[in-house]
Amino acid sequence: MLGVVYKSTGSWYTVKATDGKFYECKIKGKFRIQGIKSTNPIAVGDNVVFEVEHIGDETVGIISEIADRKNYIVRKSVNLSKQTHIIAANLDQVFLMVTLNNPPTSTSFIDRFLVTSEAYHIPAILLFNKIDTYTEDELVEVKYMAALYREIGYTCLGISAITGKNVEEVKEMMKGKTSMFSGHSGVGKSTLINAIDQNLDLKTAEISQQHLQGQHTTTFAEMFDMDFGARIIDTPGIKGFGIVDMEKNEIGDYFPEFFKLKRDCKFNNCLHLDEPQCAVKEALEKDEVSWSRYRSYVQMVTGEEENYRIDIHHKK
Ligand SMILES: Nc1nc2c(ncn2[C@@H]2O[C@H](COP(=O)(O)OP(=O)(O)OP(=O)(O)O)[C@@H](O)[C@H]2O)c(=O)[nH]1
Ligand SMILES: [Mg+2]
Ligand SMILES: [Zn+2]
Repeated sequence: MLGVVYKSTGSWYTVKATDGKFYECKIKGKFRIQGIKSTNPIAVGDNVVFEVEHIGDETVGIISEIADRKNYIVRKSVNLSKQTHIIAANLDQVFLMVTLNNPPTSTSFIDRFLVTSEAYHIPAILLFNKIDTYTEDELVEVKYMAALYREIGYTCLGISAITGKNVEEVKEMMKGKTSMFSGHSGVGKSTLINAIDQNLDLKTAEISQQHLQGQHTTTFAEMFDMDFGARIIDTPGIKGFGIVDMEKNEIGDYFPEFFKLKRDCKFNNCLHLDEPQCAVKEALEKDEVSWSRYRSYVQMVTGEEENYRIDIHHKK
């Protein structure tokens, strides 16, 4: 049988077969040892082949094959720098949910996320959530950030999953597509999905007032079919976003505004660091390139991402 993985809990996979039914599946043993560096060989969104077996009165699917992926999003795994964790596969787009505070989302985190989505050629959209909670000063800051990323070419939208502000626009962008929702714990991913589909009742939880961070309420990635013809993937909050398998000299290409300038750099292998006649640094001096973006870039190229490897799905 053929199907698509809708949920993965590590050892069990919920697969929706072409007949529309859901099957609880396991992986055929040898799958795990095929030299895949990932901690999870199969992820939500994967197309798989499976056989149904009846063990007693239980029906279990055994996954024997996985189809080639159109794309996937990975992050580095906890404490195992060589290993990666595939968050989801075969995506049309990713929504990164951002909040200014409660919890805070740094531009460096946003930039790492965007670099990853550029590297995998997955369109990214920034949703600035909880705009119902911001003071006027904070709204100015959100607008500034949105303008910065819009200028680079990313779609940005201020929303409120609680009041419903601009939620219709989000739905509009999702139509006919498979979308993943990502962001720190507590930014409101599950709340937004509940607002998009009133039939869903995903678990959400308040921010810890002590740490101003989410409580890692969603623990597994899961895909849902929407009645307006869209598929949505809720994911657990991520802490950091270590960039995976990237050469120093390709990172700049995943900053679209740097990439555009690159041909004007004196050296065609310019890293935009200390090289003379670097078009990126010249643009930076003229404020045509953002300092926060450049700072994120330098962190990534000089390997300061070491700090970001601790990338934990906290257990409660
Ligand atoms: N005021 C306000 N609160 C919101 C909004 N969106 C979400 N929240 C609240 O933020 C808290 C966290 O929301 P969740 O939906 O659980 O966050 P999450 O991103 O799914 O978090 P994890 O599953 O832990 O990754 C809840 O108390 C929500 O009610 C919003 O637009 N405005
Ligand atoms: Mg959640
Ligand atoms: Zn340069």
